[in-house]
Formats: sequence, structure tokens, C-alpha cells
Amino acid sequence: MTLEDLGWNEAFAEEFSALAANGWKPARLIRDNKITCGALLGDGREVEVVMSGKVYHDARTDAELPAVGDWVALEIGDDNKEHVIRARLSRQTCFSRKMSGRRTEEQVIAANIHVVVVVTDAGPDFNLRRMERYFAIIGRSRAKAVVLVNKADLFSDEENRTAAEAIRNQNPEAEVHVTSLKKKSSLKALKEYLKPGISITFIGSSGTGKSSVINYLLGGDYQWTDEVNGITGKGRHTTTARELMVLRGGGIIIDNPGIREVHMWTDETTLREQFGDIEELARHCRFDNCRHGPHAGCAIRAAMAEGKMELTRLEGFLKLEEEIAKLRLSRQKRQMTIARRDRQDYREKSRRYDARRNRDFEE
Ligand SMILES: Nc1nc2c(ncn2[C@@H]2O[C@H](COP(=O)(O)OP(=O)(O)OP(=O)(O)O)[C@@H](O)[C@H]2O)c(=O)[nH]1
Ligand SMILES: [Mg+2]
Ligand SMILES: [Zn+2]
Repeated sequence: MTLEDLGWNEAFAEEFSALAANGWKPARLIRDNKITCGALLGDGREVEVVMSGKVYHDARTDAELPAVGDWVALEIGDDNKEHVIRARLSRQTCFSRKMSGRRTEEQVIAANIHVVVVVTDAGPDFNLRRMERYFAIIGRSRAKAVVLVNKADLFSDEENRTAAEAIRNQNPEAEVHVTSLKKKSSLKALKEYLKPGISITFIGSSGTGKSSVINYLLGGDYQWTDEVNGITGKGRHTTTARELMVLRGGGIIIDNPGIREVHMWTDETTLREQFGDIEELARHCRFDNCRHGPHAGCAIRAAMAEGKMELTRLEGFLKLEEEIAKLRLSRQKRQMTIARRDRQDYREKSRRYDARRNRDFEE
């Protein structure tokens, strides 16, 4: 394996040349284990790496932290020492979730991606509004959009055709294929995208067949999915972590866990856009901190009683609010961690200063 097989190119090499003098090595991040990351080196070696305090510290938002697909400069540790990410190279493309508004709410799905494949079906997963949002974030990433209307074996030709047509109408630049893993149909078209150094990522709801398609492309037993679980309706080997894989014949694939719709667009602007009517009603609740439960004084509940508001809509609203609250909390935690590091750095510095002063004094 060479760096080029992993997606390395001249622009990365040029940026890296200034860092190489430190003895650091280029590596691509392939897995995020929360505390550590998996990284691939040019010789094909896979290593576990940690972020240096500086890299962590210099990132103003989570989106700026090294993510799967990023190229980094690694300080290779000796026998017992950790391999440390000393710098992240600029992203040539960045595929992230964020519809509008605040930069802090951006979440990187994968960096340095050329093609994003959305996997859906002509049946229960089909949703043009969601597709529109996928197209919006793919467009921003500058990657090419490909859509698979998968599981074609489960639906009529007519249904598959109609679904594919609707998607093509929505985005004439997207390549749309009707596919079936079961019948192994139209999958050859996908192989077109697999070229050395080209990075492809797969997104879509859970259970649409992303990992199955990837398995097929990998041509082996790298990953696997199982029969559909009767209770959850999902393959039992639902993907839990993002992972980058390099194909022997050329091409780089990143599998993603299924994206829950609510997770995709958790920014407050979108929340307000989507639930303007509920927000308006909420202004008339008796208490400012109304939880909109089934009690007197809640304007939303009153509207529901009059048949002007559906329960499912309120539930959707509450769920999104909860997601946003969680996001805020994790951001706060991050800020606290940074503050703690600041204090640690400060203590460390003053300790060193004291030590030096004492030494000077003794001398
Ligand atoms: N009938 C039919 N079933 C399929 C097809 N493609 C995938 N499946 C099945 O759908 C189920 C889910 O497939 P996965 O590949 O695990 O789906 P996924 O998109 O990776 O799901 P997550 O990892 O949860 O996001 C599995 O049981 C597959 O065997 C297809 O073309 N036809
Ligand atoms: Mg999967
Ligand atoms: Zn209320």
C-alpha cells in the first residue's frame, strides 16, 4: 500500500512538507474510538493514536478536531509510547451535518470525501424531504452525490422507477441507481466509482443496506450483515461506528451508522423553522417553563384537544428539543474540559517556573 492508495495527493504533500522536518509521519484517520483513533500509515500499518493537547486546544469547535478521513501528522511513539497526532492537514472536502446557523453545531461525518452514496428504498424509507436535506449537505461538501434506490427486489418495477425518477427530478446532478443486493442487480455501476485514492462514504437510514453494499464491493468477509431481525426490522449487524476501509483493487470506503433523521439536523434554526406553529402556541402557555404535558394551562395541549394539533407533531417537537439540549450539554462539557486543560497548563507552567526560580536561587 502507498499513501496515494489512501488518498494522498500533491496538495497534502505540499502542506505536509513543513511538518516532515519534525520527523512526523503522514497518516489517515480510519476510526474514531472516542479517546483514541485508528490511523493508517503509508506502509499499510494500522496504529492507535491520541490527540496532542495542542491539537485539541487549537480546535475552536468539535468540527475542527481530527475526524475520520482526515490526514494528520503523527509523531510515532517508541515501544511504550503513544503515537500522537501533532497536526491536522487542511481538508480538501468536508462532509458534515449542519443545515444553517451556528458553526458550533457542525458535526463532521467524514473528511476528504469525493463521493457520497445515499442508500434508500422505494418503500418505507423513501422520503423526498429528507433526500433534499441530504442533497443540501452533500452539495456543501463539494462531493459527488449518488443515490441507490436499494432493495429493488422488494418493490415493483413501477415503484422503483417512480422513486428514482422523483429523486432525479429533485437533483439532476445526482446519479441515481436502482439496486438490489439480493438479485445483485445494477451493482456494477457502483464499481465505476472505485478508483485508487478516491474516497466514498455511505449514508442513509439504518437498515437500508449500506453495509451490505459495502460488503459486496469489498468482495468478501470484511464485514457482514445478518437476516432481518423480526422485532426491530433491522439487520442485526447494525453499524455502530464510522470506519474507513481500503479496497485491494483501489478505492476507499467509509461506512457510517444509520443516521436518525432527528440527529441529522439538530440546529435550532431548523427547529424553529419546522415547528413555527408550535413555538407560536407555546408563547401562550400559562407558564414560561411549560413542559407541554397534559395539564391545564398548556396552549399546545389545548390546541390538541380542539383537534388543531396532532400528538405526533408535539412528540417530534419535544424529541428535537431534547436532542438540542443534549448537544448543548456536550458543548458545555467540552468547554469545561478546555477550561480544565487551561488550568492544568497554567499549573504546569507555574510549577516549572517555580522549579527554575529555586534552581536559580540555589545556584
Ligand atoms: N431484500 C433485500 N434485503 C436487503 C438488500 N440490501 C440489504 N438488505 C438487508 O437489509 C438488512 C439491513 O442491511 P444493512 O446492510 O445492515 O443496513 P445498513 O444500512 O448498514 O444499516 P445500519 O448499519 O443500521 O445503518 C440486512 O438484513 C440486509 O440483508 C436488498 O437489496 N434486498
Ligand atoms: Mg451498516
Ligand atoms: Zn405548554
